[in-house]
Amino acid sequence: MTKFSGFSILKHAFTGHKNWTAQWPESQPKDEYDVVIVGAGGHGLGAAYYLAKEHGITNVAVVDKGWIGGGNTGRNTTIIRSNYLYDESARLFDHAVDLWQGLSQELNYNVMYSNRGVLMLAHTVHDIQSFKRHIHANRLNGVDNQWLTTEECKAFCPPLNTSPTARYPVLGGALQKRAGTARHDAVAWGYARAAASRGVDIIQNCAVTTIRRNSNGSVAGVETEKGFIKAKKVVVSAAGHTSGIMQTAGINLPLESYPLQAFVSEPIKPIFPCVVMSNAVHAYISQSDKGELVIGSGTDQYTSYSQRGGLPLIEHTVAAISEVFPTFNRMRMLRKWGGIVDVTPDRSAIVSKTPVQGLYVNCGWGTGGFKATPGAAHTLAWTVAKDEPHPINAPFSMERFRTGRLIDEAAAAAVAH
Ligand code: FAD
Ligand code: PYC
Repeated sequence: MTKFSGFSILKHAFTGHKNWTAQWPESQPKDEYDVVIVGAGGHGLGAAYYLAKEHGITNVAVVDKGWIGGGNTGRNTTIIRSNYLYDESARLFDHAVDLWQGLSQELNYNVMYSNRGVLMLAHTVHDIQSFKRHIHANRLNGVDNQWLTTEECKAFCPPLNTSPTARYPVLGGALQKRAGTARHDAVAWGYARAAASRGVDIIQNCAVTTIRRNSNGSVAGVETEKGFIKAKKVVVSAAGHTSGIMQTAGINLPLESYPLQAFVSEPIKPIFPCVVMSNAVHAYISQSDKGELVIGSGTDQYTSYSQRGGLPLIEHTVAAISEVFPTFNRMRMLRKWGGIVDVTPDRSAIVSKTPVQGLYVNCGWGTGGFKATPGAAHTLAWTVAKDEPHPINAPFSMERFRTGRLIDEAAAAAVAH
């Protein structure tokens, strides 16, 4: 194999998360990996961890064009819930919620999972009917979700404006008590450290440009901006950038990439006890442990790879939050950012083998993949190790766009797209 300079591999002894790249001497990747994972977000790093821990596959490299957790994992608003309508989604997201409960202990890293409850507000008769349908479906699947009256919503979330004269009156809400938040980048760091301690190489600042195939069509490895890395299996888990990478292997995926923005207020004393989402008003809000109000809404209206997004959406979102929480309308907003999310036609993820032997893909999580991180990673590792779908991720194969067996999950979005 040609040797390249400029690779920087995180070796298994690392203990902190600051200046990782700077702390570790440059070293060469191995001559060949059993598995190369493209994308060091929570999903890719988590898959590497479960490959090592549950399947004994440790000759693994995770390659990222930037830094650990620098993609959507480190940019999202961390809402974790499993109140999805369809059986397939409920199983997948509830598997993730189960794993979230013990993740800090599992990784010996505090991911600050906080099941403070997620309340989805109903403002119209349609909302009431739709949320009650979700509640019934969830209960049949063993997923907790309950209906709250307007008064119960106010008791659960005191800053909420429940005046009947409000422009969007609160007519009730669906509460998932087990749902909540976590610390976004800690999840990536936790998985990275735990995977590295089992021998996984993490290669930062190294964009993958092409997936190379053998003459028999099977996967040969990845071409990167720093050289070729040979691999028996390749997993692409690059969120908003997946379709371009997969095209280099001859696979076209039904994905569109959009900016999704969020912002935080100045920090204030604890005032907001839960997470509140409103599809009708089009915004959601929680309070971080640092005291900032964390606010977001839907994707920008245009496809783009800009990790900033446009101003009109931010303005719209602030207006929406001020409608439901007038008490916040004189607060200062501190900073905003964006990430690139990839969405499928049915708004459900793709976790799948591909027609290329040895190539796997995990994408299409759109605006809602953070909550799935442990569940997606856990089942993806199974698929890669055994070269077969896991019973939970099987319905999410790319085959469904051929067969038409879609999982048309509008609840994948916290708010309307
Ligand atoms: P990422 O964390 O994006 O990791 C992919 C990695 O691939 C990145 O680090 C990137 O640098 C790397 N990469 C890309 N191209 C290449 C290449 N060519 N070579 C090498 N590496 C490459 N979900 C929720 O469940 N709840 C929420 O509240 C929520 N809020 C959100 C708010 C915002 C503002 C955003 C942007 C997203 C939100 N999401 C939310 C969605 C969630 O963040 C994502 O679905 C999830 O984090 C995806 O994780 P990942 O590991 O697949 O992707
Ligand atoms: O999926 O719950 C969600 C979500 C909230 C904000 C963005 N996505």
